[in-house]
Amino acid sequence: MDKIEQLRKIIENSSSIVFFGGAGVSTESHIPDFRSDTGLYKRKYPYLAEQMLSHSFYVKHPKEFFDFYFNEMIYEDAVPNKAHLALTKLEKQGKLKAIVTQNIDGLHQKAGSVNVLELHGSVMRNYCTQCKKSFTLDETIQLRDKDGIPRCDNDQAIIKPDVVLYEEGLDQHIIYEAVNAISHADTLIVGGTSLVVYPAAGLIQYFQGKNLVLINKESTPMDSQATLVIHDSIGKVLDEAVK
Ligand code: CNA
Repeated sequence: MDKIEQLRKIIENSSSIVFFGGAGVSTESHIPDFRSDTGLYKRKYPYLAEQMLSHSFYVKHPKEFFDFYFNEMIYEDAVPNKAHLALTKLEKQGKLKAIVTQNIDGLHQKAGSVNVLELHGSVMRNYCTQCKKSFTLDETIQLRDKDGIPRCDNDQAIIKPDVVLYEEGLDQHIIYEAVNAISHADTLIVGGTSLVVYPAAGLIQYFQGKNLVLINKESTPMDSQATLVIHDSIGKVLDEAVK
């Protein structure tokens, strides 16, 4: 039996699937990931990407932070790909109970998925750091000042995207929901993630079910623990496996 067929059988025999994903889920929507050869970490900037996406950098160098953020992290015209759409289909069939994602691009919701737990927040939500007024992504882009820093139209304070930067903590409620979903799943499908960013990657240790499936172009630290490992495009694999 080939691997897609094996995945099809696993899905058929599962009733409570959770998907755990990362940036590789959106590369087929033309949003670069971090660690692939074509990823953001390979691009030349005066600072390392990890440094530019840290809380202290955002505080000390807001102009450079937002320059990097709007140029490299925002893809307003991106549309869901086959991976997002297959997961939406699986949720509609009642088999997929939750998507736990490290992504911040909002594409699972754009595809129509409902129970999406965003561990690292979303570029779609933005808040004034002073009066807490909320802004859409479009509004945030429109409200950039001459230095490219988005400013609240009430009080001119900086508008901060609701994304978790390095050095910032994760939302405990989202963590709780993710652990709850993962620990009750009979199948966990992990895809498009290098599994090196913590604490997010550690959440898959809560899985106690039968089938751990890994779909990733490159090998990951969890390959040896998986029931099924597929090193291929996640869009192609999920599209073929979800009928
Ligand atoms: P990563 O470390 O860049 O790893 C991505 C992994 O996906 C790599 O192992 C790739 O081999 C693999 N991959 C890439 N394309 C595909 C594909 N089409 N099919 C299968 N596998 C593929 O990204 P992680 O998500 O593991 O790291 C976590 C970071 C990345 C989170 O904090 C995210 O917020 C952040 N990020 C998010 C986005 C987004 O929202 N789209 C984009 C870039 C980075």
